[in-house]
Amino acid sequence: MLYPQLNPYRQMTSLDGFWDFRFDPDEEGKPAGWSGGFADGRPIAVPASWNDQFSDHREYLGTAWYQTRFDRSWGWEDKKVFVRFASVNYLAEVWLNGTYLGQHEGGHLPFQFQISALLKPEGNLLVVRVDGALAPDRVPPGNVPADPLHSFANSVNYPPGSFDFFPFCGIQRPVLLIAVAPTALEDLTVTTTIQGSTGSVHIRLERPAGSAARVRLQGHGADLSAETGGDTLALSVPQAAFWAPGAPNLYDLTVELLQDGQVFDRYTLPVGIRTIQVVGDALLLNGQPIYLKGFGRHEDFPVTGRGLVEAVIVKDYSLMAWIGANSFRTTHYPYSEQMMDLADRLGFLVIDEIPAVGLFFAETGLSRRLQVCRDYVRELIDRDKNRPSVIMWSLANEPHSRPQAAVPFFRELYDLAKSLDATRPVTIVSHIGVDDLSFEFLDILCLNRYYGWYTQSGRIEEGLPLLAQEIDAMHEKFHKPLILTEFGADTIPGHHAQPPEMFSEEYQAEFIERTIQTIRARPFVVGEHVWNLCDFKTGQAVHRVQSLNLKGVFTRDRRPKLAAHKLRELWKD
Ligand code: GCB
Repeated sequence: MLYPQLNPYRQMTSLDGFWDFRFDPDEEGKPAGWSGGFADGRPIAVPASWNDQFSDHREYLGTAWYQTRFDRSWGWEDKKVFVRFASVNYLAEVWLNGTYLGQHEGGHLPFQFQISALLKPEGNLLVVRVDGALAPDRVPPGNVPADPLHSFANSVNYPPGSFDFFPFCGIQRPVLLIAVAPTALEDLTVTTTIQGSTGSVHIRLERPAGSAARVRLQGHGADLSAETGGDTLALSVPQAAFWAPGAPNLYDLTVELLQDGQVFDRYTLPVGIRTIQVVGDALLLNGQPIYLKGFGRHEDFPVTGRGLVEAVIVKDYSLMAWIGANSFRTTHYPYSEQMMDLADRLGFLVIDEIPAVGLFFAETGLSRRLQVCRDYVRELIDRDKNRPSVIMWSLANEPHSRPQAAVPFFRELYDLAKSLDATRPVTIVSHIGVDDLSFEFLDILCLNRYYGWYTQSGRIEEGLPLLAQEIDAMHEKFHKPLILTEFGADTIPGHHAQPPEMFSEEYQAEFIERTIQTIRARPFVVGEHVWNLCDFKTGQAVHRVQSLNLKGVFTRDRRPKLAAHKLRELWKD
């Protein structure tokens, strides 16, 4: 699916703004025919989560209905028109003018429906039913049956997600109408290779038969073009400006489709020429070892919840640049396309994660969870495959993968990811470590650890040798490079203590610095991602004061704690 763009051949209109909205706790909507329009809606902002927009229903995760009206744009009669949702959490069902268009499961990934045949010139009514319920056979799961093998948070978190962030719901990213030519370009896949100073750009086009394609690559002194009646072609760029953090060189790749010599479609994609490989104990970007410094993060902000706020994205990149980070992981779901665009443009490396957190492997619901994850892998790779910033796919965060059933589960997802994209390493992020048998086939080891916090509480010096011992054992067993993908300490901004104690700014700063010293002494460690960039909203729980996870090195409103200054000293050069 190509991201929409505006040019003389492609149009788009935003449907963002105030929609009508109704909670539907008693499931009245379907029998009462709300899919054809409903009365008594209250205004709601789209995009944004519903939870924090009102003075009621914060924890409501049931069904709710959205509707908006729009007129068809001028000149769209002969176009193929789509309505595109960038993210609706969790399950969306969509109707246009009373006709059912389809459904999509899972927040954080885009979906669209073709609506050309249903469009009226005026007064179109778009209705969306959103089901936000937490269930054991959904991903991420919630309301999970108690079991020592997957007991996290289930009994202590309200709402009862099997994960540590607030389960915000609703239409959380933009809604667009898109109009293209009936035989427009449908998809474009670009991969790059490097030989010496020459870059090669390999292009695959998907389009209905019958048109010729003209391709042009421009930038950094290059202006190359080629034509084909087929589906694949390659361009060779001598003296290429490779893409890397600190040098995020992008070329413009423009594809034009022609019929009888006349252009009828155009699409421009930014392309970064770079390679990524795991070789021995190293992670190589453009053939050179790269070390990841950065964060886990959340799409999270007061009032808007998980809704897209472009200013917060700009702010977070500016804070990450200030502190000297070069990377982040999309914990624990794919981030917005706007966030990813800036990663390409500003030169950040991204571990791109499907929304699979808290997975468990009890028989009940397992095949359904696997099916949902298969869809996520396909949709994520389809969305982000052309991004130079994406250096790795993560198939899950902290799956409860002690049961044997986890191994075939991840083997299948790994093989699927590799079949869709052979160019990037694939991993999972584990809290099981040396006993996580999926690391036998995964390309790189990713570990989350909180020695000195959840265990050895208050005793950083007792925790660190255990961390060292554990990562040494993982390396000895699997012989692969390792990224410490989470480590951190909750910290109340303004709380100070000497000697440092838990929750003080000094404790967090010392915890982070000494963890970094410990892992850097090991050459097989290729990255450190602090948990978290910013404090973020969680469910209500006894260990979450103000319903916040306070492990941010910045507060939720983006003010630095002592640890941010410490990290800047450690990372800036
Ligand atoms: C973890 C999870 C993350 C939590 C974090 C914590 O291991 O991956 O989602 O927020 O620990 O702070 O407990």
